[in-house]
Amino acid sequence: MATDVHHSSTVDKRATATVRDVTYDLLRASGLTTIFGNLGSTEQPFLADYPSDFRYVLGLQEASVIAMADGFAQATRRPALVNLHTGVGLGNAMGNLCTAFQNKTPLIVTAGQQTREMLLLEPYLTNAEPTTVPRPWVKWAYQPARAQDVPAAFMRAIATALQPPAGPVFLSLPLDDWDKPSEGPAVVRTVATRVAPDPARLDEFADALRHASSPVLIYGAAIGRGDGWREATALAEALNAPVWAAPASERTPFPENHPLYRGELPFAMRPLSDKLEGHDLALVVGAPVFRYYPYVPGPYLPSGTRLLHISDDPGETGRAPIGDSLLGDAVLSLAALNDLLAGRPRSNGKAPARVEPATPSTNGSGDRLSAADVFAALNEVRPAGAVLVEEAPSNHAELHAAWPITEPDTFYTFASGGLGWDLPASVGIALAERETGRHRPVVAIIGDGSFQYSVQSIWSAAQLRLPMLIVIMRNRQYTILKSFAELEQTPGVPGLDLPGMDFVAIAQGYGCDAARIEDLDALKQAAANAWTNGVPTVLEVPVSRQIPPLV
Ligand SMILES: Cc1ncc(C[n+]2csc(CCOP(=O)(O)OP(=O)(O)O)c2C)c(N)n1
Repeated sequence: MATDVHHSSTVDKRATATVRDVTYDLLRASGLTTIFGNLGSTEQPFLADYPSDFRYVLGLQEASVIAMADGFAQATRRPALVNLHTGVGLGNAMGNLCTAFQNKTPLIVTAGQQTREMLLLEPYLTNAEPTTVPRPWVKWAYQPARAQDVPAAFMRAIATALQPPAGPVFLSLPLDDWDKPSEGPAVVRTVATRVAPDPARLDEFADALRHASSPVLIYGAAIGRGDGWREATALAEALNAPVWAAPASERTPFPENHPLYRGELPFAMRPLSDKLEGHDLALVVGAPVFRYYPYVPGPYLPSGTRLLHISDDPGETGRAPIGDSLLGDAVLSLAALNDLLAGRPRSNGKAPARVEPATPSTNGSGDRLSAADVFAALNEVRPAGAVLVEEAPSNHAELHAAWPITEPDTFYTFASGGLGWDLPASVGIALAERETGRHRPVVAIIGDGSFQYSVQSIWSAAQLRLPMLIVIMRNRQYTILKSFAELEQTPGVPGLDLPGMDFVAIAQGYGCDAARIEDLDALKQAAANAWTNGVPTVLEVPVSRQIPPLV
């Protein structure tokens, strides 16, 4: 349905509304009144006389800007608006734009462009190929052909970002467009964000589930994104089937304390396939088939296991190497399967008894704490409803064993493996917690290597006075790369150690409260105190340098 915002009296009173006026009206009407940005001369005409009902969140480097917006968008379940500095700012943002694309986060990324008058001769700061630079990590990239097209281009950008699979889009905006007369008020449209599955195909899937003797469910991040724990739990219970989280899920799809939960699948072929032994049917919902990391040759699935796959992303259903697919929203599909299977007796016998995850070794080395001990201590003082964000690559398994995710929307990480996303994303998530009134405390667990990629985001968090606890796992090395080197048998790789950094000084320098913590009592005390500090608390925790096996 098209809505005309011409009813807005502010629009009516203006003799000639400019492209800028109309664009701000459109953004306002679309609920996009927070701009995450880092600006330069090419953005200043857009930002001049910044409207008082808009908020500007300054990030000091574009990687942080994009990921703060991504976290904010995910935690508010709304699109977010980003404004960067022409081609150079967009370039800095590319790593986290790649992550936002794989996270399926609707971001309207914009950047200024040199004035149209001079573009032909490529003056200083020209974005020479504005629609090439952000590819392939945007769904659409565009520089309006005329100034008057800017508002409608924004509308198309918003619609494109939101429609499934959601993702970032990019607009390049020449700096001389803003004062041009508009061609009338903005036209605000809305679009659907979910696509229902084909009912006939769904019947076939329900039939296969009905006839399976030992089905297994593999749930992915789309269920978390779509707020579908209820539907996911209902299907698992109706089938009495074990549930695995898909490998490296960026959002938690299922309560990790549920008796049917088995853990997260390993992200390599052979060990993943081994975990599914004995099942005649595997249903994957809302995840790729599969997200792998190291190459451990082996079958995709045990022989005799059939795979069914539900995703709203044709890229995912297209590239799956095995299985039969159904294109459609994960949560709508689960709800429909629940309806189709209603009344079905629990005929598959009993689900295998719950296997408690192995308790990781708690050996610290020398006088250093083990990561498992750190996480157990943090979990002990974990405030109610705490939201966990994690980018500590070699500690992922220990963290999940110590800190099960039992409430929806309380865990976030990246879908890409591109470091430098989680720290700034946690800032955006904390801002969203405040903005939505949920006010849940945000705890970020960040590796000492990972911390450095978007370190300046803690300045934004301090300026916003966000209550956050950031724990740095200080093992003085790129541990996971050492694990990788062992698996791949590549000894002698340089550049894997990280001596000589003072995280307390860095964090204090950006305006945070900070301390180095070397024992568990002090850790619990500092973590409990973090919530009354008024600014983020950064704790540097020296931990063991053990190299865990990669798979
Ligand atoms: C943007 C980016 N650069 C480099 C890498 C390669 N990389 C993967 S893991 C890793 C080390 C991470 O170290 P740290 O955060 O200290 O965690 P640890 O492995 O010690 O747990 C690196 C450099 C990456 N994934 N992304």
